[in-house]
Amino acid sequence: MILKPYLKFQIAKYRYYRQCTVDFTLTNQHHHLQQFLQDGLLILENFLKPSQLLTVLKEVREKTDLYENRKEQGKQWLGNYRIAEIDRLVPSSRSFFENPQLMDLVKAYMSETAESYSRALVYKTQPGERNFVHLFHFDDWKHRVKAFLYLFDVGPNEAPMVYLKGSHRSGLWRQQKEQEYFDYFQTDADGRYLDEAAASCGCYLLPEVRNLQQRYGFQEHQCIGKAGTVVLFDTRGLHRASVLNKNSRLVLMNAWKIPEG
Ligand SMILES: O=C(O)CCC(=O)C(=O)O
Ligand SMILES: [Fe+2]
Repeated sequence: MILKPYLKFQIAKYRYYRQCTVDFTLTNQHHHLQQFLQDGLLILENFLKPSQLLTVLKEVREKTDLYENRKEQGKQWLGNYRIAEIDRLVPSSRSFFENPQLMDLVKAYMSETAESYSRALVYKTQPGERNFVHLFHFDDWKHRVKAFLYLFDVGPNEAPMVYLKGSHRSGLWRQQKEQEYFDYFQTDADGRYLDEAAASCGCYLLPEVRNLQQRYGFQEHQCIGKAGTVVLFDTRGLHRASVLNKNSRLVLMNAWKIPEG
């Protein structure tokens, strides 16, 4: 009885991961790739020049309803206000979304076929709000990479993500939670969960996290950074949101996956 779902998952995983390869020839940023492979996290400061950043912010102000507090364009999602396909609405954001160095680095890390599948503006404005992403979690058993570009400074009070360096690598310790994810994380066409269990798939409670840190030495990194910083992370690594204490957090988010045939 128990063997069947286990085998089904192992086969799916084997098939899926056959497409993933690290290829140093696809990037000239070998040092960054090495660091990203080691930690699952890479922080790139001053990714955009101040003038590029100002252009993006100005266009965000002009083309979105963020500053008028109407918020009709976006969707509320887990404590965030989110506008999908922001690169269409705010073309200057392509200086981030279509940056060739970043694309090459992600392809070298995942696969030459990696493609960007979500380009959003994510705005956190609710101080004190918490939900499932405030627990340490991985996003998926599949290989996904996300990048946040900070449009405002993110200090300890502005909800910096916390990442456990090194926790992105495969290991027996994560097998059970990956299996649960495979079994229960299902959504309908509109992204609604089909099973109540889906929301907390991939989540770890703090005692479990402490234990993993002790056993494997995963170091916590609080992703603070100035406006213009990029935080690139492998979403298989354990990470959590932190509470917004004051101000707001405005980021552009790019996410990559490997197309499945
Ligand atoms: O907003 C954050 O700080 C992290 C949210 C998260 O878990 C994610 O984007 O995968
Ligand atoms: Fe996440």
